[in-house]
Parts: sequence; C-alpha cells; structure tokens
Amino acid sequence: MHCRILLALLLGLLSPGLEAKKCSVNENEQSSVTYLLRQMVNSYNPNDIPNPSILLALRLARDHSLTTEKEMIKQLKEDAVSRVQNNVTFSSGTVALYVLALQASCDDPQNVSALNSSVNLVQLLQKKYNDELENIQHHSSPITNYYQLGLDVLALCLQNVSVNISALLVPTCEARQYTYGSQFSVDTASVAVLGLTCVKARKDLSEAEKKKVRCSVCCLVKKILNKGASCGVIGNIYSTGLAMQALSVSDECYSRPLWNCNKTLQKVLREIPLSTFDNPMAASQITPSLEGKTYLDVRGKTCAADQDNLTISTTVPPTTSPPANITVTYTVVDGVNNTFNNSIIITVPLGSTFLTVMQKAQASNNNTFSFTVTPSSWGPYVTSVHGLAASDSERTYWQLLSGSNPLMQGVGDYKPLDGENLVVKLSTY
Ligand code: B12
Repeated sequence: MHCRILLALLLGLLSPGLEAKKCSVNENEQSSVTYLLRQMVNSYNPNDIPNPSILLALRLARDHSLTTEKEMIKQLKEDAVSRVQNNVTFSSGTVALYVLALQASCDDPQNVSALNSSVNLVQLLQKKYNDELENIQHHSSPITNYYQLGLDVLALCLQNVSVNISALLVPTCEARQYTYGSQFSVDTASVAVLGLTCVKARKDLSEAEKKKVRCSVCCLVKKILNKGASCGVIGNIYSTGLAMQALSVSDECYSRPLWNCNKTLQKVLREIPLSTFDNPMAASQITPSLEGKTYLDVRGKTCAADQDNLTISTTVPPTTSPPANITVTYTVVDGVNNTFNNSIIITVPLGSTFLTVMQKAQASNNNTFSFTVTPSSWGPYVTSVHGLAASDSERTYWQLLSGSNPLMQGVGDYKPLDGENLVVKLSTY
C-alpha cells in the first residue's frame, strides 16, 4: 500500500479522547523492575568487556546503584580509549551504544578521557556510519546489520549531528532491509523507528523531508503492529521491549485499539518471575519500557538528582536435591552445502543448558561434534561446528532449533526438556 494512503488511513482511525494513558508499572509492580535492575547490577564484572546496553538501561531507570554505575562508566571510558588506541574491533552499533550510555550518564561522548588520553566517540561514530553506507553502496549490505544502523542514527541524532538516513527509509513500505532470512525483524524496525523519530524532530529538516520520514516511520510501525500477538507479545518476547519503545513514540501512526500497551506490559510482568529476562542483556532491553522510558529520553537526562536507592541483595540459591536426568537428541547439520548431518543421544541433568549438551557431545566424539563459540553481549554465540565456520560475507549462521522451530535464546541460556530434538544447523539469513 502506498505510504501516504496508509498514513491517512491510520490517522483517520484516531479519535480524540482515545489517547493511551501513560503505560508503566505502578508502585506494586515496581519490585519486578527492581529484580531486573539487580540482575544487571550483579552482572557487572570489572574484568569483562563493558556492556553499554546495561549501563544505558540502569541510567534510564528510576532507582540507582550509583557506585556500580560510576564503575561501569569508568570501565566504558577506559575500554573506548583503549580500543581506539589499539585499533581493536569496535562495530558502529557498539560505538553508538557507548555514545548513548555516556550521554545517559551526563558524560560527554565527544570528549572521553581515560588512561591519560581522550577520544571523540561521536566523530568516530560518524566515520563508522559513513563506512556502513559506503559498504551498502558497493556490496548492497552494511558492514554489520541494519539494527546497528538504526542505533547509529539514533545516537548521532541525539548528539545533534545531522545524518543521512536514506538507508533506513522505506518509501514503498517494503522494508526489505528489516528482514533476516524471510523474517521481519521487530527489533531492527523498532530501533529504526526510534532513530527516525529523533531525526523527524530536527529543526533543519524541510517539510518534504519530514513527510518522507513520517511516512517511513508509520510503515514500520504498521509492520511492527502486524507482529503483535493476542497475548501482548510483539514479535517475540525479546523484541517486545524495543517494540514498546517504538510504539510509545509513534502514536500518531495508529489508533488505540491497534495496540493495548497495558496488555503488553502485563504479559511482560508475568514473564519476569519465569526467569525469561534473567540474561542481563534481555533485562537491559526490557526495563526502560517498564518505566515508560525510551532511548530518546537520554536527551535531556539530568543526573544530579539521581538517588542511590537501589539496595543490592545477593540471593542465596536454595539447596536442592540432585536433579533428575533428561535425554535429548542432538543433531549438527550443514543446511547450506549439505555436507554432513549427524545425530547423537545425550543425557544431562535437568536444568542443563544447550551448551552443556554440545560440550557432552563434543567430549564423546570430538571430530563430529566439535564446535566453537565467541563471547557476546548475549552470551556465547556459536561460530563453527565440525570445523565449518559461519560467514557474515556469505550471510550464513549457525541456527539453533528445537525440531524445526528456531529457538528464541542462545546456547548459554536455553534449557532443553526431556526428549527434545536439539539442532544446530548452518543456515542463511
Ligand atoms: C542481527 C542479529 C542476528 C544476526 C547476527 C549476525 C549479523 N550479521 O549481524 C543473525 C541473524 C545471524 C542472528 C542469529 C541469532 N540470533 Co540474533 N539478533 C540480531 C539482532 C537483530 C541485532 C544484534 C546486534 O547487532 N546488536 C547490536 C550490537 C552492537 O551488539 P553486539 O552484542 O555486538 O551484537 C552481536 C551479538 O548480539 C551477536 N548475536 C546476534 N544474535 C545473537 C543471539 C545470541 C543468543 C547470541 C549469544 C549472540 C547474538 O551478533 C551481533 C552482531 O555481531 C538482535 C536484536 C536485539 N534485540 O538485540 C537479535 C537477537 C540478539 N538474536 C536472537 C537470537 C535468538 C538469535 C539466534 C539464537 C536465533 C536462532 N534460533 O538460531 C541466532 C544465534 C545462534 C548462534 N549462532 O549462537 C535474540 C536473542 C534473545 C535471547 N534471549 O537470547 C535477539 C534479541 C532477537 C529476538 N528478539 O529474538 N542474530
């Protein structure tokens, strides 16, 4: 459907008085947010690579653990300076997250001082973003991915840098750049909506440009809403937090009945005690929207009044009797060139992770079931199996499945059930 007609149609549905009330946790529900904030604070390790997404979420929260946040800021700055000094990999999206986290900490990302040196992360981000755009011109895809391009635009815009957004626009509402494989990525579109929403408010934009941006935002919002399920989840549970942020800044694109924010909020709250967001990265992407915040709120963030009121208790896990065992089938398959397809039956204690199954298979047959992982913000990321490495340039990755269903979690988090068919399959995206 043509973008302008869509906008008119969606606006036509809007009627006064139906505006959504602020959708965020109430005082009774605040303990769920506290639980997630603690998960993030407790995950801080001075010897790890810093996680800017976690610092950003902690900074946007109502309650704070200021000592830990200060240490995180220091670690982030030292890491940024040392990466630049030593020419260590620093993807555009990572730089963007560093910029957002520092801005949310009332620190200047244009002048990051640490280790007796200083760097301008905004300038670096501009260069990295231009490299991404050049790569699109020459190779039809960015160096990283469109999720990171969305983060780049968002961070640059919030730093008042005027930025070329043509790569994120969807003039015909097709949104091909927002799909991985054949799947529309709610996460990627949501971050783009946030970035484009910031750009739309810029004073130096002409009316015609504004219209183009508004149109693309509403196309993406329509596609995000299409991924809404009746239970309140948008995309999957892990894209829901970013989708909530995107939808809350774009209500000019839809009418109230198309999205019930409180229903989504209640669904997320029910998932928290089920450990769904225990991965600190998952916690970081859901907490802002629980308190009605978005990444756009880093602009205008003040820090002086922050209260050091988040008490950190380390909960002692209850002692349990030895767990029962489960038996699963584990298959490794080259789904691209069809060079191998091998299975093994593995027994592990109930509550073990997918990674434990892989390690046990590798221990029993090191040739067939060998694998490598690389650490990432979400935990271990599978990079090769049976000596075969996935390749970004060929757009292949090691996909995780249960039977034929792709998993929503990585090998470090997913806990299989008895009798499950776990599959690691080389696939294209
Ligand atoms: C792009 C992307 C991918 C790309 C990554 C490669 C590429 N060329 O960029 C592809 C399509 C290959 C991919 C694969 C997977 N992904 Co993915 N991915 C994303 C996305 C949209 C953006 C990541 C990003 O660039 N972040 C910004 C940069 C700056 O941060 P980063 O930490 O450096 O990013 C790297 C890691 O995040 C890593 N990565 C990407 N996905 C995953 C998933 C897991 C579990 C791990 C450990 C690492 C990882 O690749 C990124 C680029 O190098 C996120 C969305 C989100 N909300 O975060 C989902 C997301 C992180 N992915 C997810 C999942 C589930 C997967 C898969 C497990 C799916 C599957 N069933 O196989 C696999 C990973 C399997 C493996 N080999 O271990 C979930 C994770 C949820 C969770 N609780 O763990 C997310 C949140 C999407 C969602 N809403 O479900 N992914």
